[in-house]
Amino acid sequence: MFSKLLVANRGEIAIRVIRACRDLGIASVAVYSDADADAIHTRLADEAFNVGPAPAAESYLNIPNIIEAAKRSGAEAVHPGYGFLAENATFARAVMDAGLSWVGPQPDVIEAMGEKTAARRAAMAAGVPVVPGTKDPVTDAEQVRAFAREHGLPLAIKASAGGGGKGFRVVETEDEIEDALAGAAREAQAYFSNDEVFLERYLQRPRHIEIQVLGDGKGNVISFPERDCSLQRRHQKLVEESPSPALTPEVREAIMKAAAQLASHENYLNAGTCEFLLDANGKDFYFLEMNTRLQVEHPVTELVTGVDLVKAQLYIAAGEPLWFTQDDIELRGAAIEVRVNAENPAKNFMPSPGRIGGYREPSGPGVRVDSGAEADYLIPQTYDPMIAKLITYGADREEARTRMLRALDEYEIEGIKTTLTFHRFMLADERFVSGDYNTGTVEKEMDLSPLKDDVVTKPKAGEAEIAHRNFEVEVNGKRLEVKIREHLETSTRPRKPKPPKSAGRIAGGASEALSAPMQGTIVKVLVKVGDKVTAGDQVCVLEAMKMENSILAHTSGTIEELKVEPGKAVQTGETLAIIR
Ligand code: MV4
Repeated sequence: MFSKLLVANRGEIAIRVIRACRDLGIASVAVYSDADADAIHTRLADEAFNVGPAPAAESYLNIPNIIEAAKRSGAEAVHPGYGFLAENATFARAVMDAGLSWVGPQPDVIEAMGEKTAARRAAMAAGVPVVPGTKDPVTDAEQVRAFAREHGLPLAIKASAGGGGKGFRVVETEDEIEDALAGAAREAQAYFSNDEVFLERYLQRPRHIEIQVLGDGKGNVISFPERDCSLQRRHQKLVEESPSPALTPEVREAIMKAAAQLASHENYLNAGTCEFLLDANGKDFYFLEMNTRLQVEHPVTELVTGVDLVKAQLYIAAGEPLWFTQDDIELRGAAIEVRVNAENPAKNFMPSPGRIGGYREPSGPGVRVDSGAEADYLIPQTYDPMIAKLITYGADREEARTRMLRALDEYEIEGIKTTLTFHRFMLADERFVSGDYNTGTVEKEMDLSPLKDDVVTKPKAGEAEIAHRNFEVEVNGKRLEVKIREHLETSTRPRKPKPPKSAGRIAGGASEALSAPMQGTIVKVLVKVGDKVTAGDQVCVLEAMKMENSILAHTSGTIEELKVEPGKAVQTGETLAIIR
């Protein structure tokens, strides 16, 4: 097994991989951007290296910087997580060229599966059913009309290089053909620099079923019971579960076998997922595409099979034999995952980044939280809005569902809007209760108007923001933690009280509450209720660590409430005054 591994990712998935490393006694190396210098994954890893500025293109997608961090750290392997460089064959090759192990499939397989038409051809060659469609790209409307005459309408136009619904168009009537073809090609060109599109018969209200596979690169493959990921919105998954409420044991066996056949045919190495559409008849399934990475929703498979998939990935990458075989894979119980995104479901899932205030995760029987968030966490706008995953397990689906409702109720995230409100609604909806849903349910069948734009609880300021003196410093791009004893620290400070630049701001933020930026004692109050103040006016003086700090109004307005008087001790974040 490796002794040190670099995790080329951030957020909850970086944390997931770091945890697997710790479980296996592998030292972990995080990479972080300037925006993530204080993120959980950065602090949790044994070492961390700065790989660039906040924009992902300059840090988490910066191949030379990540390879350099791996070399400097002495890591022997690289795990890419999902997203970012996980399905980038150039990165996989760069990792291997640097003499490191790549925790993922062969670069050639990543490339082949990235091309939908090549993946379709591979599936056909492996004897796996694909949706009836064109083998070759189509370029003019007459080809589309010919396909419609043969297979009927509706039909789907898809980008050859596609994925994620980009360059995907549905044609319901003949007169839509010209526009749809041009639109799909244009979008394909824009997103993938490749305007090639092909056609498929369009399945109405299918389910999205996917099969986790693991391969050893020698043709030996293990496949897992399915995940049902039909509850999506704009091609973003919201809820995933295993097993699918729609599969009979017979269809499950057939679909698991189909996935294994394709993976064996590709001599598949490491973890991958075969996506299928399941026809509304619940019997016919068709290969859609293969994802050559660990997926967001892998935990539901872990819970219903008891297999640690990240640990399995590391074993495979290290050339160690797995501790289980296909015969050991038994479906037991049911698991549901919901994605907790910083989005407002009441406002069309509008992004809602910002600072989390109070934060409390659910726990108890059958509850797992994979999260990259915590109290006082500032969600960077630059990255994915998914901040956590809540996964529940039960002996059966109903137990997993009621545990999810309980856990959703317990989950407290202050300061931002999240998809938790949607999930409370969805998990209680008759369609979810019965399991009778499909890929169109969220967007076409549900009325989300009862989702109220609920009042956001104002964030409480961080208790420990200033109270403790743990410093993180970066030396030549490597993160170091420095503990500075307070008496040493204060003795080097200037004696003269100097008003902090933004005292009161740290806690107050955009809210009406002016709060204490640090723990201390109020020594002077310069305003009274009813006074008009302008942002920057002195409100009171707070003595902390033998220094007098001017607390300035964070906003202009009237002093509506005054909660302090001289001599009062205050905690970090405590409200001093309400200015409205
Ligand atoms: C389809 C389909 C129906 N018939 N292909 C959407 C994006 C791409 N990943 C595949 N997609 C679909 N392909 C045929 N022949 C319906 C979808 C589809 C879908 C698939 C999975 C999950 C959610 C979806 C939402 C809308 C459409």
